[in-house]
Amino acid sequence: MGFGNGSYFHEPALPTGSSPKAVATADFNGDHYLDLVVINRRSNMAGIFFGYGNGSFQERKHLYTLDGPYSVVTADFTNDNRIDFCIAETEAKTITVYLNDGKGNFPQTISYSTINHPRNLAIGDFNADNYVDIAMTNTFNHTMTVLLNSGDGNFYAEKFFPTGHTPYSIAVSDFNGDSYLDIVTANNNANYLSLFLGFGDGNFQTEMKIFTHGLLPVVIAVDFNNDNRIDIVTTSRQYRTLIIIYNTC
Ligand SMILES: [Ca+2]
Ligand SMILES: [Ca+2]
Ligand SMILES: [Ca+2]
Ligand SMILES: [Ca+2]
Repeated sequence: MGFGNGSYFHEPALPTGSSPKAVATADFNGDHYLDLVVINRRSNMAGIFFGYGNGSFQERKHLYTLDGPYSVVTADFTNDNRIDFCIAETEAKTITVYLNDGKGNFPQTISYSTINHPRNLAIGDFNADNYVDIAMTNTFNHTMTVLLNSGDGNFYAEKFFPTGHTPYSIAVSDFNGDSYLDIVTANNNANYLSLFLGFGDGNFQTEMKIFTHGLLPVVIAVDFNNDNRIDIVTTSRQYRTLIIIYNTC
């Protein structure tokens, strides 16, 4: 890709294995250089690439996952200052936390059996206990789940919230400025996003519908116009458009 000014992206290609589905970044081995975790849906593998800080990466490390890894998020789930990662394994109906030993090894995993087939993950401390919690979409059940972290990388019982039809993507931010984290899902077979306002204690209001131009697979939350209100970007599969919804709250 060119910028028209003579500069180009350099594109080192890193072999990942079969059907790479998602990627996330963090510094796993504590050398202050960002590393990558890539998950391979068909081969049920996660690959770790250690960064050298100059754009090149060290040979990957392979880790097995349960069946059907679909999405991955990085966070310190155990508050030991070592960045862990969590994978949603759609076919296995699990989410698995890979606990980092501080050197970028993940000798211990904790798998949590979910009631539905989890798809996409998002993180946030929804009950303000300083432990990172999980929110996820259950695509085939048209629900969103909140899982509160018990502090050791395991989770308390699932809390379900109905969404629009076929929720795919999920994002977390404080959309109404009350300092409590909220959750939004993009619904792949609906013409609205589902917004869940948080109470700050791990509970959420039922969905508020944000109507837009139909069939919405993707959502991200970011302040685009620097007014300190978090806006929403989504895409319409039906109309082939990118949609920015400015927050006037
Ligand atoms: Ca690193
Ligand atoms: Ca940790
Ligand atoms: Ca928490
Ligand atoms: Ca809020």
